[in-house]
Amino acid sequence: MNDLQKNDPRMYEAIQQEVDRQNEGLELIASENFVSRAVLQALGSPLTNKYAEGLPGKRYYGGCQHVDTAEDLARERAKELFGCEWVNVQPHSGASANAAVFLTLMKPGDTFLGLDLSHGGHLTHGSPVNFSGILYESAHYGVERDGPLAGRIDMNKVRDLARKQKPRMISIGASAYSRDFDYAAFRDIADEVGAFLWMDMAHTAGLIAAGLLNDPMPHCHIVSTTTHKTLRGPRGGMLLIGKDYENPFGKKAPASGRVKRMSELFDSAVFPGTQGGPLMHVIAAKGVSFREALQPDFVEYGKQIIANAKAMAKAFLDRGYDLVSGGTDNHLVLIDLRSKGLTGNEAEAALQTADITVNKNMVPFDETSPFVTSGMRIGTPAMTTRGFGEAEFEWVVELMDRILSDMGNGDVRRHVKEEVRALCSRFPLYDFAVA
Ligand code: DSN
Repeated sequence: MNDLQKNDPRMYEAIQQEVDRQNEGLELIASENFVSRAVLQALGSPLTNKYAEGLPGKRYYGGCQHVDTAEDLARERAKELFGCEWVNVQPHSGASANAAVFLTLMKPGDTFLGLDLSHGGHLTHGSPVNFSGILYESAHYGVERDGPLAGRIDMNKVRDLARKQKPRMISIGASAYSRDFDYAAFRDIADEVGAFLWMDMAHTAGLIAAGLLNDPMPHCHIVSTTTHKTLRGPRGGMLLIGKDYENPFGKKAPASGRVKRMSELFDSAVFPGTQGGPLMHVIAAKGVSFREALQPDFVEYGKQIIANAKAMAKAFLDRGYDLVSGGTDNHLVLIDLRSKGLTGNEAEAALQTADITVNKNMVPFDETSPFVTSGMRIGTPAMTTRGFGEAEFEWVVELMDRILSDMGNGDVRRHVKEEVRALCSRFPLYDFAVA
């Protein structure tokens, strides 16, 4: 980063300090990860300079022959990774990908079902402050408060809600749900009420690619994702269809008059429907990360993410913490801090003093606001990338518990911070020292 340091020292310093923060702290935010140097190099490449509206071979600009190659590589690799017939790698983010889903399948005012945000859902699944809740009617299913399905979705209740609401679309997917989804059961419900089925697999895409969680592809009409969470690519989004199909709206291609495939409608919804020029440097970086995810060691990585999350869950349970749903099947645990007399806000701030980064999170049936919350979400993907195994995660829980059990104690926080620094130094991450 020599040129950056020379030309813009203030920006260089901000970046270097963030690199130091990533190197020296425990990154436990469930939606974050660390990309490889190869991914960073593609992101920092001159492909950022190129406009390429359209798709490979059908662009609105000249000079696209090389970015066409990059996008085709990314598309082919994504298709292989997820065993799907069609993919669009252009969405700038998960929210952009989801906007294209709504534009294709819904009309303003139509009703859809989604997982309640406070039960682990996502903003773009019908929150009243998001376009999905402003332009469309949303009805939400949630998790159970008690009983054998406590913290989990009761599919009978989803079916009852679908029968009552008669939605045009049902969404699946979550940002704070530690269990897997029954896609076949969701599809059965969608078929019964004549709804489209959409899975937003942003959090779990890497685990699905590795074959470690149920596969939404055979069951859903459309799948969206981000590329930067468990999938460990650059920040971005993507749309996928397991098996392409004729669109039920009867929309025709202008020149030939033939009925368009569903994939063509989704392509149009990305561009020109919701986006302009794709970010070709990000698309190249997506392609690099998909190639990495196709290697056999990515499956081992995914297995370790889950093993680490299970070890972490057990260590918290052993120390008397309440976990929503009592454990985990994936990469995260959601801790209900009410029994410890703490808010998520307090826990997040206290842990940050020792360079342990988590995020406060609503828990199901939370009585507090999203700025306070009663929960804490913790994920294993990032530190697993650094090489942590179960023993390291058990130690991390011990360190976190020392702080959370003695909230006012500055000596404990200082001591834990030293331990965090020592632990991180054993698992090096990035070295961008100026040459
Ligand atoms: N903001 C992401 C998360 O943290 O889960 C979801 O978009």
